[in-house]
Amino acid sequence: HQLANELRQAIKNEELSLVFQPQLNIKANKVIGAEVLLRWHHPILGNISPAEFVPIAENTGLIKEIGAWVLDNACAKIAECQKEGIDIRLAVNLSALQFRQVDLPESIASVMQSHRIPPRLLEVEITESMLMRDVSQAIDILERLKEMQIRIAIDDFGTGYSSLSYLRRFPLDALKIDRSFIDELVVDADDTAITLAIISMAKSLRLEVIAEGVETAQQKEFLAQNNCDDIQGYHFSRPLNYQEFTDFLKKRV
Ligand code: G
Ligand code: G
Ligand code: MN
Ligand code: NA
Repeated sequence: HQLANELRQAIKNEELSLVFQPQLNIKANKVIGAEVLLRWHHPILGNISPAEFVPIAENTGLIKEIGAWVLDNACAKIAECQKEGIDIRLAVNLSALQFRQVDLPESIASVMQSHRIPPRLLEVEITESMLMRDVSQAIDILERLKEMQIRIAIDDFGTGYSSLSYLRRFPLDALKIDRSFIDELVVDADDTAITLAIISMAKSLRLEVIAEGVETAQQKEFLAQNNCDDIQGYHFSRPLNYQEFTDFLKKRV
């Protein structure tokens, strides 16, 4: 694969970068963290979405190197923010292959130590299918991450098929409602019902719940009135480069 070969060079050529999408706690009206999103600027093709290249990176094993790069750079940014007096939590997406590495907790620990950042400022996002593939291995990895006090969120929640009885066996902190349900929230009765069910499920499991892809004031208002804790999406902020992100945070305090 041509793109796979170019992806192999992308780290060395400094074509990868990170952007940061702020997350808002609705009640407190405070930024509670940000999701780290990977970007690839190809010299000829321009920007290529991670939705396109992450699967290639998974299939070729390149995701190990790229995932390590993301973690290292995200932790470096947490440390840089702390130096500027900004205490901000960053959430990193883990790929399926990364999550299956049995030494994942140790490698995260060593990255955190080398940047001297407190574990409470790091969150990992994993999907339901990553949990359900091998439940006992997933529990083992998550428990080790939890012992290290890393925060754990389930991404794209509602699109997989995890059951309530399984979910309570995992040491989770938050559910992220997939943006496909938020898109037509209030307008579509089914999406509205699913969103309310996820919020109620999160509450009964004592998990924090965040809605993704919130684009309108109406969606935010509905979520606020129905006890959703946090929102992420273009309505609050698009993903920002590091300079824009720190400017955004400084303007809010
Ligand atoms: O930011 P964007 O909408 O382009 O992201 C598209 C997809 O790529 C999303 O599913 C997102 O979770 C995933 N993604 C973004 N950044 C990363 C990353 O650093 N690692 C992994 N594994 N996936 C990512
Ligand atoms: O799968 P995951 O949830 O990690 O993907 C996050 C993706 O959603 C990112 O690529 C980000 O660019 C995108 N995104 C973030 N906010 C919005 C939004 O309000 N609307 C839409 N359509 N996409 C969004
Ligand atoms: Mn995500
Ligand atoms: Na998502």
